[in-house]
Amino acid sequence: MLLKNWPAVLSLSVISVLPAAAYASDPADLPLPPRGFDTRDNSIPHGKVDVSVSYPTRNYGMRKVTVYMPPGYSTNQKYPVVYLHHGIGGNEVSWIGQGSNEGNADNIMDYLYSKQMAKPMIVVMPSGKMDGADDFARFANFGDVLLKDLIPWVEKTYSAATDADLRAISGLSMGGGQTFNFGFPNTDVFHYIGPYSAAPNTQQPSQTIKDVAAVKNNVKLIFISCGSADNLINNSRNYHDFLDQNNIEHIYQIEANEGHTKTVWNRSFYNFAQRIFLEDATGAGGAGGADGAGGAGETAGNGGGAGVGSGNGGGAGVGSGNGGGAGVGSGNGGGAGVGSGNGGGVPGSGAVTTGASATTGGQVSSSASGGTDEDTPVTEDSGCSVSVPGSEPGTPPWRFGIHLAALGALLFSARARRNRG
Ligand code: FER
Repeated sequence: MLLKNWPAVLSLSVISVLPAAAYASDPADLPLPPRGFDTRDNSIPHGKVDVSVSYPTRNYGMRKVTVYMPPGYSTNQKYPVVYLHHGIGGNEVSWIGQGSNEGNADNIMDYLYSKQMAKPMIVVMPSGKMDGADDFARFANFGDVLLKDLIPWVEKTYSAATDADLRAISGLSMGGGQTFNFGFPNTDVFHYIGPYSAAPNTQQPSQTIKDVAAVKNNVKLIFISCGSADNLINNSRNYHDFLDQNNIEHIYQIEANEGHTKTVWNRSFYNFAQRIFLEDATGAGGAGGADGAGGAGETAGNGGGAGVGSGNGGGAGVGSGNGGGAGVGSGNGGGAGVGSGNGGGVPGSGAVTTGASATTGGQVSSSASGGTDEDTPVTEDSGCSVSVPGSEPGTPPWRFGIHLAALGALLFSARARRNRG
């Protein structure tokens, strides 16, 4: 019996929404975004944008930043934050506005929310060029400002989360170089790293990745993109190769026949934004066990997570998190579901007849200190229990997002296992 209450139609929609999460050696080949994804649509809600506001720096006086808040932004909740960087001729408005020559992050976020395809997040678009002898120095000098001035200011000024699981760094060209250069040495600060069309300011991977294990352990998503016809592509390919050589999972998205263009940057932000922050409170599913093999899905997050496993030979799902977790397992040969969390964990059920094996390197948290009824499981008659911790009553769309993420992860895991085998 295969999770019979999870309609097959849902998994089909997953394939179309979150395909080909990415592996070593293969460009991800994500499909083109739908028409209109980056243009202003007056029929959908728009986020609020604070355009070119000033914040203080220790060494460069007041500097400018643009901040996009999602529709429905409320100080009653803390939002994850993506720091999004511009290119060589850009500034804090290069990623917004219909006339922008670099990207349309505001329109793209509006679009994603209208389709319930992204987690509510704040998008911070700083002017990322400080003072310095040349452009390399000016862009490099922003690193210290980002870490010591801008992030603290954002977290004080906006309703922003302060956990690295809820911080992403991204950017195009010189900003793509900044993303590599500031992201990889600071995996305790940024858990999602998305450089697009990275420029020659990109440092060598051997310089930025001194600790491969830290990258593997900390970073939840690395998304590298570039146009196939961009003559700067070596900066991206170089990292792709290094990550492959070190078995660090990542998405390597090549936009066919595209050069160093806004088309690439908009598509890239669209692809990146819908894949970040899926592993926290209201996000992410674990991966499932494969037919016959048994397997484990795991996820962890501050708000909890959901794990789904199924397989004829047995499967395991594991979810854990501070807010609670849920696990679902089912399989003809036996399945196991495990949930744990500080705020309440929900064990999945299902007899384990073949044993559950954790093959993905995830760990099962056993620190269920609350463990009671913060999360009410929806009991299915198959004996599986499912709950979605962290979902507030007012945010039902996230249930869908979780299912998408969980099932996406299932595909991801199955494919990874196949590739490794
Ligand atoms: C270069 C090619 C491209 C370079 C910078 C860029 C400083 C950056 C392009 C961009 O940010 O769009 O040789 O050297």
